Amino acid sequence: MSPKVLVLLGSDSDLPRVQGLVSVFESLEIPFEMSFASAHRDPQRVAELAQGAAGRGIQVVIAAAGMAAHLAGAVAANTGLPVIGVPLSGSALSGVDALYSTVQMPKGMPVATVGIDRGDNAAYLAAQIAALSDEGLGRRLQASREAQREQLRLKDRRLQELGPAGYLEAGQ
Ligand code: RP5
Repeated sequence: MSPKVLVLLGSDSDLPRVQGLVSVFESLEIPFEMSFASAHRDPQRVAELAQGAAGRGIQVVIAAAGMAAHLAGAVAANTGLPVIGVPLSGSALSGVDALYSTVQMPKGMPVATVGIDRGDNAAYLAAQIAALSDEGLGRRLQASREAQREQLRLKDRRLQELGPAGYLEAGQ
């Protein structure tokens, strides 16, 4: 199956912070491509990857970067595909710098920005977009939501049985 999602990371130092994204793609069986590509250190490569994405069958681009994070905006400037930005922590400003840099795009050039270090939610959002043209993926997404709901209901039943103090004492 050809990849539907392109994931760009501003640096190899970002890789540990997007493990949640990788897990979600694996659990939903979504093929993806991942590259290191910096808007500041190699803007030409970023432009090439973004410009070529649609022609290769990519449906969504996820761009994750920290600090003065211009990667998602640079990708959006170079493709008409939906772009999801993931601001990453790790800086002296704990990712607030990356959040502001990623989310505040000018009119007409949107970046759908998820929370700081929320690569997992970027993957879910990309999956929802890809599911618009993939019924099987839509079913897997629905099953994952049902599993979350069931887990919470199980936890609630336990809370009703044990009470708050007993629940905490028993652990997860
Ligand atoms: C950003 O600068 C990267 O996305 C990374 O979060 C941060 C630091 O990069 P390195 O200096 O570790 O390569 O562009």
